[in-house]
Amino acid sequence: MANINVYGMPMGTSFRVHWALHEMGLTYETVSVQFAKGEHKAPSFLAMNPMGQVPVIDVDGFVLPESVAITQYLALKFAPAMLGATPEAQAQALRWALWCMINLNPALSTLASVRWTGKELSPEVKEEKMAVLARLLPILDAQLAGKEYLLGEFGIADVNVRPTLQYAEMAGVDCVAYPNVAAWMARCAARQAYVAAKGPVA
Ligand SMILES: N[C@@H](CCC(=O)N[C@@H](CS)C(=O)NCC(=O)O)C(=O)O
Repeated sequence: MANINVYGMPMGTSFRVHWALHEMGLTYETVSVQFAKGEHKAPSFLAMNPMGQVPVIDVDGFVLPESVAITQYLALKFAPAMLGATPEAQAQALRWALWCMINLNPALSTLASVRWTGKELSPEVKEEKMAVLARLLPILDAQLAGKEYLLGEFGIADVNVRPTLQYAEMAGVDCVAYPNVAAWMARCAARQAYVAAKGPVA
């Protein structure tokens, strides 16, 4: 059995990794990295991730940062079926992960950022990010039409994209106007592995 350590609690970007591990039925240890104490900028942590960010994973001494690279690696190593059955399905899964991280994640994480920075956004920035969402959420909604999950069957694309929508929940961005997105968010959140990854609610 692999010895797996995840640096970063099951929230924000790190949640992607925790959820993936639970979906794969893998046991692991969580290592808390305290930002308030600057632990993410300590030389020992920067040696693992020069960006000074969580998540980072250590699997039997193989150290890897970047949440999507981590979920991809975990699937390749432990759960290849989650990547998709064909090269085309695998490429689509990668496409949605990239679409999410490049387009959706920056807009939603900025809108939610007051929760961890304590700094309110200016009305201009809020308006700009909401305009981005008004363009992106219909794209996600259309992709989910008639499907339970992003590519039909549950897979790595869902694990990579759904955690970003947690920022919508945090920022109070209502997805009710996007019924396929709202239903998919609820469907993913009801999965046993998703609930287990979140851990007990304080
Ligand atoms: N692209 C990175 C982003 C990681 C990231 O933004 N992590 C945040 C926590 S959610 C962090 O460590 N922030 C501390 C910092 O940037 O100083 C990934 O997907 O893993």
